[in-house]
Amino acid sequence: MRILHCSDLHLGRKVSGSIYSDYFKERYQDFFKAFKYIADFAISKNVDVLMISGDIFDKKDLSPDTLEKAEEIFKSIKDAGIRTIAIEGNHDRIFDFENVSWLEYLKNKSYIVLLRPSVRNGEVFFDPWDGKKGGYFEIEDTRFYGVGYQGINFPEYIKALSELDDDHRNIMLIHTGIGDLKMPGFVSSKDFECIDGKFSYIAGGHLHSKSIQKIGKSSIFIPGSPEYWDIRESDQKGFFVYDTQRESVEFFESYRRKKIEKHLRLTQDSNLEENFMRLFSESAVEKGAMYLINIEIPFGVPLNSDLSEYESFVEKSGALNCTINLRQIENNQIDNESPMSIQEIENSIISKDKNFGSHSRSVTQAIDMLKSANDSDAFEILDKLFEDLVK
Ligand SMILES: [Mn+2]
Repeated sequence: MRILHCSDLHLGRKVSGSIYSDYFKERYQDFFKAFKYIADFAISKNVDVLMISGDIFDKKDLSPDTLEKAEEIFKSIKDAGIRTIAIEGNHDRIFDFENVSWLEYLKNKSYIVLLRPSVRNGEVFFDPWDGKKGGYFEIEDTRFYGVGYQGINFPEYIKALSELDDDHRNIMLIHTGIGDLKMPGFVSSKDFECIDGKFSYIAGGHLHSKSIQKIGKSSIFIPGSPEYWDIRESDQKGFFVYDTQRESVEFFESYRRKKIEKHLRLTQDSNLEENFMRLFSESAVEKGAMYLINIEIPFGVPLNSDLSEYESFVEKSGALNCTINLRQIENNQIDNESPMSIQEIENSIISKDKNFGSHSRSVTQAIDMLKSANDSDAFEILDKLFEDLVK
């Protein structure tokens, strides 16, 4: 059996900004193109099964257009005789007790097998798929178990799988972050010890960059999101093909929007404009590409420029989008003529943190908002922050 494993498609993702801009319109299409490429690949290579480890959709509320486009691709996969097995991610999740997400709709149309463990009297069960629901699905000698996004309860669900027999090849789909970050949406590698060696393939989702995490005898394969959910994500993105006969796993790059990253390191007395223009003197701006420009500036040096003007210069030269990422770097000789704002100081401290560094902008914004928020808003702010952090 040959199984294609992808994750975090985030169909329907809408970038912020004007809905009439090319950036907004093109990026909306990009996520469908990336999924279409995976579907066409699966069909042309005759794979037997497609696994999606959560976050099929970007939002739990869909626009009709998003559903229509998604359905068209799922239909082509189904018509080719490929079985799709999926779980829910945090972006697909539902908060109420009605238990109806749009994945339920795809399931009812027989586009996907939607796996969900069930809970009875506080205990977790993986029931066989009965055509409508179930915790595992069986094809020949292989069983697929699904654990969608469970927040902090994830370890309880893993524990329920520790009694599995050895008569089958077991595969698991999960949507969770793995690491020692103590926050909702992350589990530690210790939580996987109880199932060590029981699964021949663990299909991970949630993290948007490709990685293969070895935990004991098992490996968790994380393909990443095929498109850039956030421009700061790394370029390691794609999908895996697992061949159960050969016991081989192969990685393939996703088809996605071109991203060009550039770096600029400023010193105390360097001229931003001159240095910035030099970035584009050798190679012109590439039409349709997205640019991420990292500017490093010594701690304490004020930047008396409007960075959005630089961003729009790159966009007017043909780029689909330009994002400037400003980072303060350590400098022992701080000249305190122009004091930094509290936010700049917070940002510069957080940007050095091992866990939160790459999210310093979101964290600083949340801190700033929390300072003036009332209790009910605070929950929303923190919820949004967690979502930014765990994606
Ligand atoms: Mn995601």
